[in-house]
Order: sequence, then C-alpha cells, then structure tokens
Amino acid sequence: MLNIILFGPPGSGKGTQATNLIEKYGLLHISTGDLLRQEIKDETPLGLEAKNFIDKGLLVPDDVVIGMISAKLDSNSNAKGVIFDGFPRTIAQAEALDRLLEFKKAPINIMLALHVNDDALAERLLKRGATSGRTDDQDPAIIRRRIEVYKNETSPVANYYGTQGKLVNIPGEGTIEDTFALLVKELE
Ligand code: B4P
Repeated sequence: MLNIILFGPPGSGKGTQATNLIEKYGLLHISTGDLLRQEIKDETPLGLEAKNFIDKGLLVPDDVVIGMISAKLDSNSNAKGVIFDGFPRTIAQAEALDRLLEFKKAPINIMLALHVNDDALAERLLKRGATSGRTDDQDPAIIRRRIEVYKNETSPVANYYGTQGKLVNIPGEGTIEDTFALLVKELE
C-alpha cells in the first residue's frame, strides 16, 4: 500500500494536485474538506455542526473529522493506497491516523508538503471564491484567519512526520503543471 499525505496551507494546491495524482497512480482520494462540504450539502447534523466552524475559518473539531476518516477507511479496505488531502490538520488527528493505519499494518509512507507565500494563497482562494460559491473563500478576513489557523494548529504536523523521516518539502508557487511534475519526481 502507498499512503501519502498531501500537506500545505489553504490554497496551496492540495485538492488540485490530489485530483491529478489519483488519476496517475490509481489511489483512493480522501479529502476531509470535500467530505465535510458533502455533509453540509446534505444538511446532516454533522454538516450543520461543521458549517459553523468552516464559515468562521476555524477547524472542525478533531473527533468529528477522525470519525469521518475512520468510516471512509473501513468502507474502502481494498484500496491499493490513499492520498490524504487536508488531513491530518492537528497533532491529535495525526496521532489518530497513525493508530488507525497501524491497525491495518499500512503506515504513512510520505508527507508531501506544498509551500506557497501568504499573498499568493489569498489571491488563489479569492479567485476560486468568485466562481465556486464557497463562502469560506470569499472574505479576505476569513482567509487570513484560515492561514493563521494553519500556522498555529496545522504546521506542527509537518514536524511530527519530519521526526519520522517522512517529510518532503515541495515548492508550490509555480503553475499547476510545474508542481505536479515536482510531486511525481519525488514519488518516483
Ligand atoms: P479544504 O477543503 O481542505 O480546503 P483548502 O485547504 O482551502 O483547499 P486546498 O488547499 O485543497 O485548495 P487548492 O489549493 O487545491 O478545507 C476547507 C475547510 O474545511 C477548512 O478551512 C476547515 O474548516 C475544514 N476542514 C477540512 N479538513 C479538516 C480537518 N482535517 N480538520 C478540521 N477541519 C477541517 O485550491 C485553491 C485554488 O487555487 C483553486 O482554485 C486552484 O485552482 C488554485 N490553484 C491550485 N494550485 C495552483 C497553482 N499552482 N497556481 C495557481 N492556482 C492554483
């Protein structure tokens, strides 16, 4: 099994590159952002709770997200590997993921961490917000908060996998094609 974490701040290209990578490598794509947005669309209790956090630019509570990941892994036990996109975003989520994967004897192989400067992140997200209808991408203050939350709560997760020797840093300011080529080079 090949288990990859695609990591980086909001707007760094995680979702964009995950879509390209699953096509090339035939892996299962698990995006907590997509799963949460589907719950919101379906107006489930989980979705209603999550919306409160997402609209404010905050992280959804760990237990909610970990439960979703666990269910998704259980229902795809034959996958030949997984790209985790937008998860884990806290140390508690990383520890829970390691425990879930230890049980399956299929640990994380690599964390690919995308790096993009704050101004470019905000520009990309506002551009997406203009057409996608995503409310969390439309307000510059909410976007700034998401980037702050990333720095304070999420960036330590890179160090967590760094100490396991699994962290690879990838520059993500080039075009989508440039960044994809760098990711593929690293995986091969
Ligand atoms: P996510 O859905 O994970 O959203 P994201 O970080 O904004 O997106 P991503 O990084 O994938 O977007 P991409 O750059 O590909 O999370 C949304 C919210 O859900 C979070 O704020 C949080 O509240 C909640 N949540 C999700 N997971 C959670 C968890 N584990 N724990 C707690 N809460 C959680 O795309 C952005 C734009 O940039 C696109 O328009 C794209 O076309 C463009 N782009 C990408 N690469 C580009 C490039 N190289 N050049 C130019 N534009 C580019």
